[in-house]
Amino acid sequence: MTKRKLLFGSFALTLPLALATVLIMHPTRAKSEAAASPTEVRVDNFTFGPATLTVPVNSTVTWINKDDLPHVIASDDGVFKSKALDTDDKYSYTFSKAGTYAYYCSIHPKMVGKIIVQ
Ligand SMILES: [Cu+2]
Repeated sequence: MTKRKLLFGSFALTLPLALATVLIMHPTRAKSEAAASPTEVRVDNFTFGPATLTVPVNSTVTWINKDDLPHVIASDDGVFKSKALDTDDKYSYTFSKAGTYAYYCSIHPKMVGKIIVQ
């Protein structure tokens, strides 16, 4: 009888622990899934974020302007060029060939960034 009670006691302890583990693990997984598509570049405070972005071939990269003045996304080699992007405007380009694509803002040429396609 005593042995049985002991067994039940340890089971009663293990169950809430297992439940807690599941609850803790779940949000962690959801977070890493959301971060799996980092193909957006935020233009904020005269900076491209991230400044260097690595994506697989055929990825579409979207720039979004979070500044309150316009920026233009222009590739160094003239591969792509956006129109002037106002606040919250977006520009997308699909990279179908591997390579390193340096770009800048043609209004503020000191703003530079890079897309690495592999
Ligand atoms: Cu600019």
